[in-house]
Amino acid sequence: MSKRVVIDPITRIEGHLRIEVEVDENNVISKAWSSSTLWRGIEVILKGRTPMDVGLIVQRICGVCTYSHYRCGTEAVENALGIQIPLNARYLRSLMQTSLYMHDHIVHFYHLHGLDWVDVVSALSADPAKAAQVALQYTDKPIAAGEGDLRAVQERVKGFVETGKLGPFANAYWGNGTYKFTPEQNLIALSHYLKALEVQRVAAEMLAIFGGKYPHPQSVVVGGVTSVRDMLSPARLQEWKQKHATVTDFILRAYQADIVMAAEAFGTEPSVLGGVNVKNFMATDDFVLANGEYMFNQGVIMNGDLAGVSDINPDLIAEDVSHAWYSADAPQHPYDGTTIPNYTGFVERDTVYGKLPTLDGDGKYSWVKSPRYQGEPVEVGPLACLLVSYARGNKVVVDSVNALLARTGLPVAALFTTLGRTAARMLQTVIVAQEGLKTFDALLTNIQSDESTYVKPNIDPSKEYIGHAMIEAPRGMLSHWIRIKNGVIENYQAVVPTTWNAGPVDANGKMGPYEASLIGLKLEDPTKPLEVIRIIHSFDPCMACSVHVMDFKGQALSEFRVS
Ligand code: NFE
Ligand code: MG
Repeated sequence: MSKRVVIDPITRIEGHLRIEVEVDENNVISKAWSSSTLWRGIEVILKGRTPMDVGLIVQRICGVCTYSHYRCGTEAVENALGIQIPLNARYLRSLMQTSLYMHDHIVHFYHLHGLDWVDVVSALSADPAKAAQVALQYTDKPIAAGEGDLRAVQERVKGFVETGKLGPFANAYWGNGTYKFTPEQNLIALSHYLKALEVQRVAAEMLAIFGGKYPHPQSVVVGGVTSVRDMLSPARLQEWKQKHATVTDFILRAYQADIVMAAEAFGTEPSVLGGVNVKNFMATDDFVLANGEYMFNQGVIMNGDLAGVSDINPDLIAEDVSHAWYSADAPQHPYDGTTIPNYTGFVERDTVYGKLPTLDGDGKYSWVKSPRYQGEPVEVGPLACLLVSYARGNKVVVDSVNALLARTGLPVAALFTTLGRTAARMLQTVIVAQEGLKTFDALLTNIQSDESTYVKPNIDPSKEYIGHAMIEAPRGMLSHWIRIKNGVIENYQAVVPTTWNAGPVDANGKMGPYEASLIGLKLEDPTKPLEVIRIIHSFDPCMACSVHVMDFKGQALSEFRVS
């Protein structure tokens, strides 16, 4: 007799995500459905507007990776108009992206994903003196340094708990058997969670230096970057570098150390060892380095074959909506893509909590479309990025991945796991931070002899234009596709990282990465499905991005919480 488990909303992400799974009598997941229950219509809003406004409008797709859409949309317009922006503008855009990654990945690991790994209640029983010693096993210079600091963290969190106001630590599955850190390890990671709240602010300030403000920057325009008099002053450049050093220090001494600690402690936990069942990966080249090369490489890996990486062919991308709440007859290439809502509702059935409205797995059940590459589902994100660069022989990436494997004693196969996905994000953060300084130095050198940051764009209303841009957003490969006619936007589509990963099953019955990642997973307690949350959070879901004006109609019925 199978049972249905519903998790809605999955919290500590951006937007609304609902996961339903069916478990057999042994609590092993046999079926899974991923759904976003909010609708956004930004692709539709863009039609008929001037291409010059694309960046400012598309960055409202999300409040997390704002800059990604801003830049990608602007570059899609530049691609359509055939504009080559000045080198300084490329460096500045890359440095904004460096800042975004340093911010976004820290916030993800500590504040969005961390409590899937860290049992806060256990940390309260830790011995702070012992924890100070344990921290030294994972780095020579721990951020979680000294008994006094760790005791202070423990007292602070105990204060929360004793007043009954758990705040950010409420509604979790404390004591779940799939938490593996010792109390001391939990205390170390908890102290980093609190420290990360301060550090992420510094990273946000880095982006604001070149972007004008945060989270929605405003210095990127079609043709380059503006407002440069302030951002390129020696004092501002120095300020960026100092903030960069502060955040990098945390990344190396806390984030990196905590992943090594997790690799050791969670070495036998099934939800950490599984979680990668779509073994197709795609990433694009991005982050401009001094020599005109990219920090990361583009490519497609199918069936986990690292020896067979191939170039991305943009013609092979299409979005299927057979099981998404849209109308379309067949999978569509994004240049000709449509976004026509067709909401069909929920189906009443028995669940572990009694009769409830549930996803109609046989019909339509999500606002997320299903992007496919040559008809196949593909995972995008930091793991895909590193695997592609690794397969390409990118020396920095190969050395970085191999060093982590050597340090933890894990085989290459360990990359194809939830731990691998989470560790890849950390490694990517380290590489972006360290290599990003090359871009910074290149900018300093270039502005000695070249001050240009902008070329004036020109649109001929009598001509038609078509163009796209692909970039690597923090959650993976992002592409924007535009057609311009009569001087205005005729069609616009964004194919977004979380859309690739979270989309529903396609017309051929092929599951996307989220759904596939859960199949075969055994739950310790179906009423406390921490393992499902841990795996899904490892993708860093952003439903705002994936569905791209919220419509609350029909939502009230579907919202309830597993507690
Ligand atoms: Ni809303 Fe986004 C990123 C983009 S998500 S966070 O990274 O593009 O899929
Ligand atoms: Mg889209």
